[in-house]
Amino acid sequence: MSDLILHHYDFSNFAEKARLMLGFKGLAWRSVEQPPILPKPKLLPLTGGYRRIPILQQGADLWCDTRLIARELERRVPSPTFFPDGTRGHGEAIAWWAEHQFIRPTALFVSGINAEHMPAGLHEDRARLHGLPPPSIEAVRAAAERNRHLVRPQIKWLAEMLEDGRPYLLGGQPCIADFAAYHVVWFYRGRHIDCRAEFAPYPTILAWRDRMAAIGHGKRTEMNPDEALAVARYASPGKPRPSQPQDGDPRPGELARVRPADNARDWIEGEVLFIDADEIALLRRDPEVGEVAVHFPRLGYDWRRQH
Ligand SMILES: N[C@@H](CCC(=O)N[C@@H](CS)C(=O)NCC(=O)O)C(=O)O
Repeated sequence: MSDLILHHYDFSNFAEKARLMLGFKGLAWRSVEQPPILPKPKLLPLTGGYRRIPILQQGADLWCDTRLIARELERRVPSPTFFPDGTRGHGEAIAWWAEHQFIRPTALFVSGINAEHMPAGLHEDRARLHGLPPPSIEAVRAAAERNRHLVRPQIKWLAEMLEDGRPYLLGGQPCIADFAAYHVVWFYRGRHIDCRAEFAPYPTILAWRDRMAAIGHGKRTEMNPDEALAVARYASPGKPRPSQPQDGDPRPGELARVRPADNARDWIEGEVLFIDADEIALLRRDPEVGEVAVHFPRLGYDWRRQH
């Protein structure tokens, strides 16, 4: 039985990226379904307030954000790689574009077209997550039209990346850029109303999308959320690698707080367990799950010393 646990929900596009990355690495994993909106009583005791999906768990360690999950999976299974030699910088930069500039108008477009078909409370929850007031259904629908015109030129960029007939965005094998762009494209299938007609002018995107989908999700087995809490409770965080703090960074043992820089900006507090240029991990104690280590990437996150 695998000890990798993925906290996710089916219609989450970032979770689709994680599922496909697990598949690419040929991994078996336990699937814990979490709610798409707050409250998340079976998730927040683990993360100390980080609410976004997906989260990878192993024992009493939790890895937040697919950027860090990719690195963690790469560490466990280096081949096939997400970061082939020679294209790593290109891959990371395309992933950063896809997961910021391409996803946001895509989410507003697809969710807006599906305005009436989203789970109750979702539009309000997502507006709050971005620091906005609750929108009317008409406003959500109107945002769909405005954003349709922002996604179209970006879809064309994808087609242009593929126009020389290459099977994947940066060559002959999938890399991190493909996983990051794929989950955005995957989201167009919509919840009820399909938005995939946007890709119809671009057969190369459709063929690439099908190649990516064929990677599959690895071996998924369902797990009850209470079981995942118990796994954390009965485990201790793994021994961290040696830290390499950058200039000005907090040192292991110092108290700090971390939060996402873009949305869902709730602080998570703890004692620095590990820190280097790419990752910061906080050790926290929770009455429900005991001592856990919550790992965040550096890029896309803010930190402060906790006084
Ligand atoms: N940068 C994060 C973004 C994760 C993200 O925004 N996930 C969405 C779901 S696709 C989310 O958590 N939305 C709010 C929620 O589910 O509570 C990552 O790569 O994991």
